[in-house]
Amino acid sequence: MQLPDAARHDLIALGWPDDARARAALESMPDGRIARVSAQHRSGYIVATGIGREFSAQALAAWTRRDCAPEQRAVVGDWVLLEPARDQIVALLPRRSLLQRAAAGESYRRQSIAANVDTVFVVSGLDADFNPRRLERYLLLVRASGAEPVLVLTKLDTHPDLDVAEPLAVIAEQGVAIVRVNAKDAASVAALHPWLGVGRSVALVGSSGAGKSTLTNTLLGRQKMKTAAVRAHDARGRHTTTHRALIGLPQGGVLIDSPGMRELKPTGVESIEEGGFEDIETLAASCRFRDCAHGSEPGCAVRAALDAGTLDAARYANYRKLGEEIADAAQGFAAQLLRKAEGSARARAYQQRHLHKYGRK
Ligand SMILES: Nc1nc2c(ncn2[C@@H]2O[C@H](COP(=O)(O)OP(=O)(O)OP(=O)(O)O)[C@@H](O)[C@H]2O)c(=O)[nH]1
Ligand SMILES: [Mg+2]
Ligand SMILES: [Zn+2]
Repeated sequence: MQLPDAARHDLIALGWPDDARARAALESMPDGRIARVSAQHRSGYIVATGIGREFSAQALAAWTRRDCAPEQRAVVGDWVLLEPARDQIVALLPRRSLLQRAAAGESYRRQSIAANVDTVFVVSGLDADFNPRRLERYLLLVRASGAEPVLVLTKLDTHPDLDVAEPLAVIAEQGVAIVRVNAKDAASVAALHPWLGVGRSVALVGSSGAGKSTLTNTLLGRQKMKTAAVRAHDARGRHTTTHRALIGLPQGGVLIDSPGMRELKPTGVESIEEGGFEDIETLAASCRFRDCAHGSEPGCAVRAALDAGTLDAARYANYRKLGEEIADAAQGFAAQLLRKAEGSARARAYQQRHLHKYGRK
């Protein structure tokens, strides 16, 4: 399919990349309309074909089946193909990135957060919200998504003196850009414009009360998203944003605001080796034994760094913990797939026996 010029311009305002890859994806599609998922509701999707042109669309029938894997369903940020004359989704365009986490509980289900974002702003207040261990978790999940993480630290105006130099130096060393802002001030958040140009999509993640919606409103230039003050004693938010929303910005790009996240568990697709702990990986590579477990082996560079205080013990413990969580999630997920496959094999065998015994009715 070819896009008419007008439709192309409308899609570009929604973050359509319009490069060779995007055009190749289009060419493989039958005729229809391209839209971007801007919100998801229990009963279906809200999609947009241009800024301000949003409407409900029916989900693909396969997505409503219980055994449909969550990552196969559309999520906010996805590009979808609609029937030419009906608001019915018929296909999902190939994704460039998918940010996901494990759903709460022990089910090993994956939950999609946003698709096709170039950058994820990991938003944290410079108040009691600031937590290096939680940031490591976020950075791990974002790196696995295929998007670039940027750390955005808010509340610079009210908390200019929080001592975060050391954890930030470690994060900066991993190649992550760090921007400190007063999220209420347009001049201050202009430091984020380089990631928000035409054709770029950015998702906001962070705990409730971090300032995601405040940032959104300031970048947008109007109070579109509701915001609410955090609790005074522990700086926690009140889960003010309850649905994901895709918002076109005057800077040309689009922003996806999200509800604050309490829990952030790996899904098993992450890789601890590429998870933002290159400092530890580099140390481990210079241990005397290749399979060093960094226990009491002689010539252990990790131990030596811990003893010398050049590697933060809490960071190292988190690295180990996240590595275990990834392995555990991957294993749990694989076991679940196997159970499902066995379940359907049993069902088929039963059907066969039934057919054999009673014949086809
Ligand atoms: N002074 C100041 N206040 C801020 C800043 N960023 C956020 N706030 C305030 O922090 C509170 C929470 O901000 P929100 O934007 O609602 O936080 P959120 O991340 O969207 O929270 P949820 O929607 O609950 O996930 C509001 O009272 C904001 O005004 C900042 O940089 N400076
Ligand atoms: Mg919010
Ligand atoms: Zn070692």
